[in-house]
Amino acid sequence: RPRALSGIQPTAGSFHLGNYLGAIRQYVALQETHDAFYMVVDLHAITVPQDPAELRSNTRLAAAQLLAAGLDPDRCTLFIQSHVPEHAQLGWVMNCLTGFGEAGRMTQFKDKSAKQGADRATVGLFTYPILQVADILLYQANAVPVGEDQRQHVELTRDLAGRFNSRYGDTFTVPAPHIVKETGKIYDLQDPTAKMSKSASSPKGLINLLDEPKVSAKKIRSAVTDTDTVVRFDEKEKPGISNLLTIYSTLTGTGIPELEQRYAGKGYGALKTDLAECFVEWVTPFRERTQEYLGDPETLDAVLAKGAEKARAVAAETLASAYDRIGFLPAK
Ligand code: AQP
Repeated sequence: RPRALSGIQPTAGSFHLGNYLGAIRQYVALQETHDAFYMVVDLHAITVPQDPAELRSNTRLAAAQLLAAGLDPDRCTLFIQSHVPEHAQLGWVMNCLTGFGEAGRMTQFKDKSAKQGADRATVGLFTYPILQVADILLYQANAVPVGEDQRQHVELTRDLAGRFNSRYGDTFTVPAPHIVKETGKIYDLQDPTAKMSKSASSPKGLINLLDEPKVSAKKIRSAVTDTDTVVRFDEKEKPGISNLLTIYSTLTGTGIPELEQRYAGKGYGALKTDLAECFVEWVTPFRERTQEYLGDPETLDAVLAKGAEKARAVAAETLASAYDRIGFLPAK
């Protein structure tokens, strides 16, 4: 079986609809076809300041949400990044292989550090894509299910895998991004040209999965659209409606042409009301399952312990072969 690897940050507490449609849905699908490794990336979380107690509880909450979304510990390996020390170890190796300018070209760093200010942005935030390279290469992943915003980081991973392989001999599988065209970028409901994001300036366009469903339903009903009334998928002219159609279609499995027909002559209001209802129907059992996993910490801990053990076995083997190729003297 080909391998898949991806990670998600525990920082915001609740995952948002962009995380789910862009990434987590693909995690669930790929566990059927791939030997899949998914992790809660707590090492990445500390690139910005975190409250220790909150980080700990958000890490559990992230794992619970992944299980609630459909990850099955019998069909995939779910673990916490800091439980596998090889991530930080191979991360260092990858740091030493990356050009300073090359790292500086990562657009996510440029955006985030511009927001934080040069003095507050940490070196960890700068090198975070390089740790991500190590995350992926440790598992010899073929496919990396992510949203569109992560494409550049997977490209960096491909470059560094190739560089290491040509310098030291074939060691790493060169991975490919697995980005679903339709849902690779879900947009903010108030600003449908911007990515839905946990760090948006206003929470109005952000659908958090763990919020009260009626709060999210209201946000959906108040989504920004346009002054026209025709329900038609047209990302350029009608980004708001197109985003809602994408969300609607993915959550219900109904094709976009069918939705366009269904709402012909009915206007935007009917579409928003129905989508809000579909979302509530989908999210209610998701929230319940999340609470069930959180309410049973023993089971959750056992899943994560087993996951870490499986992940460590693979990661240790890859790290050992990389260290050997580099010329590190083996410990006796
Ligand atoms: N709007 C989105 N549409 C599609 N996919 C998205 N992802 C994030 N936002 C969207 C994907 O979710 C996965 C987990 O991402 P993360 O843990 O790195 O979270 P993030 O990218 O930090 O999430 P945000 O909300 O976008 O945070 P900020 O604003 O801090 O950057 C990834 O695969 C990501 O592509």
